[in-house]
Amino acid sequence: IVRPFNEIPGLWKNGWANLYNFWKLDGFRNLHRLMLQNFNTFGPIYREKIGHYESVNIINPEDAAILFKAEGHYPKRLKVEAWTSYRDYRNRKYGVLLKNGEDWRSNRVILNKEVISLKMLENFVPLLDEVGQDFVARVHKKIKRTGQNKWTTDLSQELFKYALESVSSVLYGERLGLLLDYIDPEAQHFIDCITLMFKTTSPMLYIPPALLKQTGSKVWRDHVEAWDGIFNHADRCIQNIYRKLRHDAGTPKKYPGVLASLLMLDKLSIEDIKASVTELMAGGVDTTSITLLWTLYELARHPNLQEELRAEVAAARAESQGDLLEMLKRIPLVKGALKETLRLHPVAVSLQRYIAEDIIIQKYHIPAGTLVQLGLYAMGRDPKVFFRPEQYQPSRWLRTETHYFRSLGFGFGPRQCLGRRIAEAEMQLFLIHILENFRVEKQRHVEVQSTFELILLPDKPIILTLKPL
Ligand code: HEM
Ligand code: 2DC
Repeated sequence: IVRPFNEIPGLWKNGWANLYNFWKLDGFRNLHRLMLQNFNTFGPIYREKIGHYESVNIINPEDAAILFKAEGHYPKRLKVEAWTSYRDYRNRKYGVLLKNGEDWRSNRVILNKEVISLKMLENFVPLLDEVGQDFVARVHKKIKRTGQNKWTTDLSQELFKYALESVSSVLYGERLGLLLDYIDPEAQHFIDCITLMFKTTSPMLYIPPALLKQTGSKVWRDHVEAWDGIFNHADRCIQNIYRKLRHDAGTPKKYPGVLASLLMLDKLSIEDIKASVTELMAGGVDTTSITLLWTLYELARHPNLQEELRAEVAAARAESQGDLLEMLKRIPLVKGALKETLRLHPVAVSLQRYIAEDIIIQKYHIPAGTLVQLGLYAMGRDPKVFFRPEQYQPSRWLRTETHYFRSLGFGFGPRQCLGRRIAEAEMQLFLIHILENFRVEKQRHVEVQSTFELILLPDKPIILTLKPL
């Protein structure tokens, strides 16, 4: 028998009372832990309303499979109103991140070929490898300067620069030079704006931005300022390439980058290209850098594992004889480590879809149009889903046990992360270079947890020591 929608357990009757409690529990920064708690209280499905944000939440991989089978031809995520409101306010086009329906699909199909197809990896990898090498050179220089044959620091700012340099080199086919001694204040401002943009988004998930805008609240003003900074800098980068392209017409000898390829392809309007390239540039900084920071943290906590990974990389290097694409096929444990990082420290606390058809989950009927969320953070830590979930064990991803709807850090299906291939290659190459050059160590015993600022971030600085091998 199927139970009706209204019988799903949870707190969904008084959204504003729930918002008040959520706020009292510091829910804006604890969303991931509160979701975990709710699954403990209500079981594998619960319904919730906080402010005007209403959803049904699930945790099991088998239920995730049902959800994604019902996502329809035009999969739609939670509408992040703060982001659409900004674009409406400034009269800017939505890119692929925010588009929906046929407009999304037609743009995404074209972007897929240039951004996420496996074929593009051969273009991306040499560019990303060069950035990785520069990062290593920069660390060696820093180590020399300390005079202690090691460098102890909070790497997050360095990783932001690495990530921005990486994604820019792929998008624009040229280097920004962010890993040189000189700090480009514009790039630094861009990085700071992305952090501020994410941070100011989370309260607006629950309180409509229109309301905050009317009352002239500080979150809305900060949010606008952050996006203004992001768009201004991206516009300058895009203009720069556009001008060069008109100047030296003709077919280039080497790969010119995603932006130039899209412009030459001439299948999307310039405004559409600008909107999506801006999103790619902004989406490519905090995501990969924080995932790498968490990975280094885990490697520092597990020195034996670190040596195992180093051995795998050394063997892959020897066997592939300078062919990087080959090398990337021979590092399953490194890839397992990245999956393991995203299991315990996902960038996205949940995946969501407005379902296109009625479904039945845990014997409850859920009508079409409902926002259904898979609690990705909660699933990654559920002992019913992962054996000894608290343990960081990259090798679990090598074993033949079922991985069915368990590796979802980049989302799923046609609406999954567009930057996935770039992110994966960028992170794999980074780890290769670090493992080949440095030992990563941790100071004292400090437990670092996650805090929610739209994406999940470490709640305190992660201090690591890099020593040359
Ligand atoms: C969407 C995760 C890096 C650009 C997403 C989604 C997730 C995600 C979970 C939603 C997918 C879904 O709803 O099924 C990650 C993680 C990253 C990462 C874990 C790195 C560790 C990047 C990078 C870029 C990027 C480097 C840009 C180069 C995007 C874009 C979308 C997206 C544009 C929206 C796609 C669409 O709506 O069609 N990402 N991301 N991401 N990501 Fe990423
Ligand atoms: C945040 O409850 C928690 O990849 C909300 O590169 C539900 C939600 C909706 C959309 C998710 C967001 C969460 C986390 C950050 C994501 C975003 C979709 C894309 C974005 C997952 C889970 C991200 C980081 C993009 C950002 C692109 C950039 C231009 C803003």
